[in-house]
Amino acid sequence: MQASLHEGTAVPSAAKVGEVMQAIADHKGCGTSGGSGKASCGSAAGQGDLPTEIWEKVKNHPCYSEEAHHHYARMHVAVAPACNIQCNYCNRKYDCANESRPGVVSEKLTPEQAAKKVLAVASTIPQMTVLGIAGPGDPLANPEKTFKTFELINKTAPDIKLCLSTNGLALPDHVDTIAGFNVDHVTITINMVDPEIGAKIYPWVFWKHKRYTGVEAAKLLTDRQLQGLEMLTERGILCKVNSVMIPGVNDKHLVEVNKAVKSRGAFLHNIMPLISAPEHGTVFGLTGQRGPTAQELKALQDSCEGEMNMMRHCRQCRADAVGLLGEDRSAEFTTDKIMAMEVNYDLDTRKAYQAKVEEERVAKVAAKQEELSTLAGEMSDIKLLVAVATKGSGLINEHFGHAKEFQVYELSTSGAKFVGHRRVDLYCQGGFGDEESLETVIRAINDCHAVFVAKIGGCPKADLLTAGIEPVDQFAHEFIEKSAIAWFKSYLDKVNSGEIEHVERGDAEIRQGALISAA
Ligand code: CLF
Ligand code: SF4
Repeated sequence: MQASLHEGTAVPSAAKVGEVMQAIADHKGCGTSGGSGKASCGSAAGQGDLPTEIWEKVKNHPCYSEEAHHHYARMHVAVAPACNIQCNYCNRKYDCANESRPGVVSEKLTPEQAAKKVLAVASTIPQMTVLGIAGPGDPLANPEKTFKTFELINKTAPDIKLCLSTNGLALPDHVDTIAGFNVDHVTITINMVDPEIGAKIYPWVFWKHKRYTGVEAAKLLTDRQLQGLEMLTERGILCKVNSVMIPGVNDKHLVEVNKAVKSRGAFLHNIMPLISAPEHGTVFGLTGQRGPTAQELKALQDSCEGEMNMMRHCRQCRADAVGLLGEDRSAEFTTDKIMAMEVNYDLDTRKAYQAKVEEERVAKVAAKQEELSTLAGEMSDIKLLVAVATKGSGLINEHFGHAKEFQVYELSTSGAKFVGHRRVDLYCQGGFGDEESLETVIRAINDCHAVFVAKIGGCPKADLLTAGIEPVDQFAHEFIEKSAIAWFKSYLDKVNSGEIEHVERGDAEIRQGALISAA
């Protein structure tokens, strides 16, 4: 197994590694020319200022490229049930909260079942480009199952990128194996670099047959996480750091974490809101520890943005998620269904589909650039948020009542920048509007000036207007960024002419666990 493991190894030469690391260090903004901002990595469809080697790694990865997440899907296989640490935001009865939303139990798979599932999904969803192992425990606390799965997939579906998410405790022991399997993307969840703070997040860690607690446990964890991060980046593997924002515990400290991981070569930082509710049975849920509000989260992400690329499109997916980020098709691929499926994995069909997607991406960016030119010379400090109902492909193509989440863009004279998403309850239940759901939708997008939809009924329209949110349906089925810029231009014209007065909006609620799977 070791021989085959290192065949075609991804470990580049030391000189090449140095080159790539320098390029990452120099790189700011992932090619986000044209005013789209540098907050969301790879938000332009083109390569921009990214070195080709890195661009090839991120361009089709829905988590490492904000722009790609509108077009490409990922899947997780839940082959790793055990964990070697305890986080106060996790209850082992549920999925790993590092990379999944607690509250839905995954179907655990053997590596062989997982490999079959990957082929089944790849032949059904040609835009699925990435296979991640993210739990439900820690993949590196289950190294045999994790690496066996990678080995099988490398053999049967070599065009699929492999991805891994870990708490980092066991990482230094496995870096060479990870590199040997051509894994280009590793996520480490790092919530602190100060063990005193760590002791408030982790009651224990289990390492080398011994249980550690308190500050000692947190010190061990942070040392191993940072060591693992350095080892990966030295080998040219792209690393994303996930951090859970826990107000009053590590929220201010995450700025330090951001600096520490950037200096060790992390490519992307993903600060996620704590998911915490008493019914999850977690320590934080039971002690009433709250998560951040939308504005608190955005302010922290904004303050770290000057330091490095920030991910803002994370959906805190479950450990068996399938589909575009924000949608969940895992119910179509349960073990009994995939075992009965006839799998037809056709590389040419997948390539042809992906070529079509690339054409769409290029057209979308060209449309945005053209619209952006209309803002040239505009002098205004106004920055505002708008919400968008979309099913994907970067289009305004979802009915208001059918939206399970809204994507949020920040508009300014620099253009339209993706800054997050908000989960909501479905407003339209079998043709009837649900007033209670409408209230939760309004609370979730209360910081937005407008909501862009493909279609909307009269009642919700009136209620949104009363709440001060303009429903916009004149750009149905058009590109999001181009439309948002056009709307913003007309908004500025109205403000400049005195027709309307610009007012700041209030805060919004981050809804937790609202995207309940049908599974
Ligand atoms: Fe999965 Fe994670 Fe790989 Fe993506 S998810 S292992 S990097 S393929 Fe993505 Fe999901 Fe957020 Fe994770 S949206 S929870 S960041
Ligand atoms: Fe839970 Fe993941 Fe933390 Fe382990 S690392 S305790 S599975 S959240």
